[in-house]
Amino acid sequence: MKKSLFLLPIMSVLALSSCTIEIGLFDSETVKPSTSSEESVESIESIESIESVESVESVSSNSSTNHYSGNYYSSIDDSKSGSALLADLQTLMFSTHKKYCSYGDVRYKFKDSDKDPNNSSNIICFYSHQSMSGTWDSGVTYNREHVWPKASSGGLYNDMGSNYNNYVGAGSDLHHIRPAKTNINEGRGSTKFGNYKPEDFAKGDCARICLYLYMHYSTNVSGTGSLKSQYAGNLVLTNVFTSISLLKEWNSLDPVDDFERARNEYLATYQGNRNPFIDHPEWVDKVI
Ligand SMILES: [Ca+2]
Repeated sequence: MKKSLFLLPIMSVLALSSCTIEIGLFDSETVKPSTSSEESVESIESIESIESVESVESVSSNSSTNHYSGNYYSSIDDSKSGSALLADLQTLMFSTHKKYCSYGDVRYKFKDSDKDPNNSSNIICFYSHQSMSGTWDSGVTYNREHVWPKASSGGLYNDMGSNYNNYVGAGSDLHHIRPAKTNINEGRGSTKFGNYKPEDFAKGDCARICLYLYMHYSTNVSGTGSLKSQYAGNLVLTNVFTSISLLKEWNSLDPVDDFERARNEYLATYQGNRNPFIDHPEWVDKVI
């Protein structure tokens, strides 16, 4: 904690002066086609580069109110609510989401999207907030976690196939894939949130990521877009959360912080689209 206090002024300067600071936090069930290159390793605790990253929390100025002041949502009438607002947001996603990296390239994007603000060589792992080397090590220490697991994604990631590193689609959208320590990722499996409870610092992120995925890709949301027929699945929120009320509760319990906000900014630049529930966490209660 003393370290955190000491670092606070430095981190504040970094946050203000750079657009390259990113933060990333989680991911749990990897759509993980088994391969010898991504494997569980028991010796994770012995890796020197791993350290507790409590200081990440101190970078954050939490707030449940909107911090976004750009014009990305200029087409959105937020006097709407429920399915009407969800549909408009989905249409916005499909019209602005211009770039999908390959699932293989996700391995190398974490160094940008989930960078440790205190050590640019490291990334922050999602469920544990541990800092570890950002150099991909074939899944030994961390791997790619789909926060909404493949098993409950209504077929959304089914086309990843065995040649999954070349896959491009909803299952390689970086907004919902986070680096997670391999043993934690595998421990969660496809357990629903509620039955699986991450640390409090990840709960809001989980809520906003799952609602993002539902809003963007669910066939149950009536937005439009040329890619919708290709990038859609029968996503149902209660297949990933034990209840809608729990998702709302977690959104309030763990407000958006600077790390999450910076990650959204980076991905908006890279992919073209934003997670509306990070920019407007108050919309969570409006749409569901
Ligand atoms: Ca959080």
